[in-house]
Order: sequence, then structure tokens, then C-alpha cells
Amino acid sequence: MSHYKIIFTGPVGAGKTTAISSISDVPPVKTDASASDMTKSKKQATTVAMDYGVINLASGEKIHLYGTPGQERFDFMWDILVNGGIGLVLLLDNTRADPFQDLRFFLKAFDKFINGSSVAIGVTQMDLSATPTIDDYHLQLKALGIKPPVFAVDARVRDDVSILVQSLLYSLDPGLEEAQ
Ligand SMILES: Nc1nc2c(ncn2[C@@H]2O[C@H](COP(=O)(O)OP(=O)(O)OP(=O)(O)O)[C@@H](O)[C@H]2O)c(=O)[nH]1
Ligand SMILES: [Mg+2]
Repeated sequence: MSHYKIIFTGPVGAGKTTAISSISDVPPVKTDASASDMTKSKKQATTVAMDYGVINLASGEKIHLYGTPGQERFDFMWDILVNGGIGLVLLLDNTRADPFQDLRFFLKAFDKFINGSSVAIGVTQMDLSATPTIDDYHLQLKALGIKPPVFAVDARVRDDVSILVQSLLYSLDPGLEEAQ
């Protein structure tokens, strides 16, 4: 039986922990701690080590899901978590001050891993901030010279997260996606 690993990353509040909770077929493991020092944050908890969940494919294969902390002070975990991974889900929060800067920052931080694997991008909170649009993201990515799948996703909605994960798997191996 094959096991695969994908990694969710992105800035604080993008919805990594929420997305893994939405899609995991087992109760997710979280390492959220009180975010009382994050005075500007709209949420109470932040990931300090990792999130973990699993998708069980119909074929019997398993996709292990790991979420990184968003905060840079925990960035030592990023290299640890990508080890052995086959692809990256980058979640961006459209309400942040400069989502394109977040995009560039995370593509750069994970560039080695992405070069050897694949990336799919999910833009969350588009219900709260409609711009930049998905087309704007496509243009930005084109300027950066890459063409990953980009979707509007609500991390709380299982189907949204599922489509994003499927697009990542499809870009890696069309046969794997069909197995679901
Ligand atoms: N309105 C709205 N809320 C969303 C959407 N996606 C996620 N959320 C909310 O945004 C928050 C995201 O929080 P987390 O899942 O903890 O974010 P995270 O990326 O794990 O953050 P860190 O661990 O701190 O890096 C949660 O309160 C979600 O319910 C969306 O599309 N729209
Ligand atoms: Mg988190």
C-alpha cells in the first residue's frame, strides 16, 4: 500500500489547520497554542509545531497531510515537515495586507521543495475580500514564470479543500487522482 505526504503552508490565519481538519478522514492532530501575543490576529490560536491528518483513497492508498506553522519564528519546522513530501498546498488569505507578497515569500521559502515536486495554491477568505481576483493571481504567477493551479477555497468547506488537493495530485500523477 502506498503512502504519500503533502504539506500545507501559508501565512498565519490562511486556514492551514482548518483545511486539514475539514478534509482529514481521521481526527486531526493539532498543536495550536494561545495566540495572545498576536494582538492583531482575529483568531485565538496559532500552530506552533504542525498539523496532521490523513485522506484514505478508495484504492487503499493514504495521503498524509502535514500543516506548517504560519509564523516565521517557527520556520525551523518548515524544512522538517517537507521531508519526504510529494507536493505543497499553499494557502493565502485574501484579506491580508499584501497577499502577493505572501505568495512570493512562501514560493521562495519553499522553492527547493517545489522544484522537486509540485504546488497548488488556494486563496481563502475571498468572501471577505474579493480582490485580488483569481485572474490577478494567474497574472502574478505568470510574471514569476510558473503556472500552478489556483482556486478560491474556503478552508472550512471540505469540497473546496478536496478540489485543491485533487488538482495537486493530478499535476503530480493523473493516475493517482483517478484512484479517488
Ligand atoms: N470567512 C472565511 N473564513 C475562513 C475561510 N477560510 C478559513 N477561514 C477561517 O480563518 C481562520 C483560519 O485559522 P487557522 O486554520 O487556524 O489558520 P492557520 O493557517 O492554521 O494559521 P496559523 O497556524 O496561525 O499559521 C479560521 O477561523 C477559519 O474558520 C474563508 O474562506 N472565509
Ligand atoms: Mg495553524
